[in-house]
Amino acid sequence: MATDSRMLCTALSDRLMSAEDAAALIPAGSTVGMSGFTGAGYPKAIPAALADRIEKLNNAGEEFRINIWTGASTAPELDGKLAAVNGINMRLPFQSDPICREKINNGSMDYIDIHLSEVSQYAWSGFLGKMNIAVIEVTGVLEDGRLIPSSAVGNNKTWIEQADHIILEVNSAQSAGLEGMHDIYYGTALPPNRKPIQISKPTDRIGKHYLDCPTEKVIAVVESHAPDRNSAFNPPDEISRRIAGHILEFFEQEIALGRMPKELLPIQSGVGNIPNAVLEGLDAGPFKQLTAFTEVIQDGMLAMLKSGTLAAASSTAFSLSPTAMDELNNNIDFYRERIILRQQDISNHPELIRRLGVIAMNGLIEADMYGNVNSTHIMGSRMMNGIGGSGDFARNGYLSIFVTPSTAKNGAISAIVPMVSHVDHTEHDVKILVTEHGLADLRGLSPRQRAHVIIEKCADPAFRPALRDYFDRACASGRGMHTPHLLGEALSWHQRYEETGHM
Ligand code: 0RQ
Repeated sequence: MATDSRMLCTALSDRLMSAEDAAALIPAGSTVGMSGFTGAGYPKAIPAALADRIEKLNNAGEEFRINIWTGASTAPELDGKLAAVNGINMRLPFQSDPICREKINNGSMDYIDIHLSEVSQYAWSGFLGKMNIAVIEVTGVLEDGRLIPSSAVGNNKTWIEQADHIILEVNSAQSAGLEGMHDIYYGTALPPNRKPIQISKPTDRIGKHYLDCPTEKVIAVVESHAPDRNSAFNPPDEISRRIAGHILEFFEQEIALGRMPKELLPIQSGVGNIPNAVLEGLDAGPFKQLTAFTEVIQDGMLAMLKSGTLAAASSTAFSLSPTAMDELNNNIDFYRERIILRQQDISNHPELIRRLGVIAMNGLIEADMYGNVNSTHIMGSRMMNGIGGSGDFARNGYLSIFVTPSTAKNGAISAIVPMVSHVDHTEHDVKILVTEHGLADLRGLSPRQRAHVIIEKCADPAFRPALRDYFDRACASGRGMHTPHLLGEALSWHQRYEETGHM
């Protein structure tokens, strides 16, 4: 052990080894639970070493594949590298990697996207089969073997508990100041033994700063020094600024109507350029002392904490640009007082989201005129990323807001269609729909009323005549007036795009 080592547990010093030696301990066909959530806290050296090992085996004509479970998406060093060497057999519960996406969509990789709050319950209940090895990035290992979590907690507690063996990657590039930011809750149980989770505001702490780790299960400890993925956000464009403007105006109306306090309710925001722009808009607005109960802290939230717009944030992970990562690391004491990182079965817990009255804001691929939302599939069949935590928050939030530009592919595709080609969030879960053209408040509206509001407020003007025409003909068809549809025609919009390049 080097003198500046973050691995302080002498009982584990005999298991310190290189990433290559640790990767050699992972058998073909095994199920591996890796840390990582939205490009943060994933192991870096071990997956890369494993990918190199697989490539050599492939070159010698040997196949080597494993099943990989994580918290959420990781990074090119993990998903990308392992997918590129055909090393992933089954992936869950979320990814956003272009190479993984290609393999999933060409049928060579199986993928299950699961509500992120439910993954640990699936694992505890044995629905997913046995986990053989956990590979977990940590910020440090204490003398007694407890672990200082890194920039994402995700499912690490569950993986450590469920796996037969544990491999630790101790990453000294993670700020030592993360110590004390986490809240790991050890009170979860399976039904019928569950107890209420005692969180009644986002700042409540109910657990420990450290992950417990049975040292006898640890088969390798690898020291690494590499930053998280840290991709930069695009600066807000005119479309995202207009979307943010509609949401801010709506919040002010809701406060004026007495439906929300002036500090709003705890906010959740998905990752991506538009949600980040909405946060920037919030930060520039009149709001102060807001809170967040979310799964990802991105640049916009960090800026809101700094300015005081946001008093505190509860999350399971960071997803920061390099500049925002420097800001966090340089002011880690300030942020540690205001940020709590929890495991994802708590950060995304439906009971807590409902009780706290979270305002959920997420992106979509397409919405239909009745308010059903597709967040995952391109043209009904091709996976984009996965449902992630959007369903946890949308179903249970006090307000479920979905945001999107009104068109995709330079205006060739309308994001508002007669019938979505795949449903992730049903009309019952979607309360507010926002595009650059306007905000459709769907609360208290029947399906036909919703169709009117969505077409007139959210659809791009170029597509409104065709949507109105479809709706009128569906109403006139005599097939039923509750949710009027022309079933044969409803999905032809998608087919038309595939055949002609335009809807
Ligand atoms: O593809 O880059 O190849 O052009 O879809 O679209 O407009 O860049 O939107 O980055 O905000 O992502 C729903 C995917 C939106 C995201 C989704 C094409 C479009 C582009 C992306 P190109 P944009 P965003 C927190 C919560 C589910 C998980 C979630 C998502 C690409 O928000 O993954 O919310 N959500 N998690 O061109 C064909 C359409 C299209 C279309 C867009 N109608 N038809 N292609 N695209 N609309 C995080 C976690 O849970 C971890």
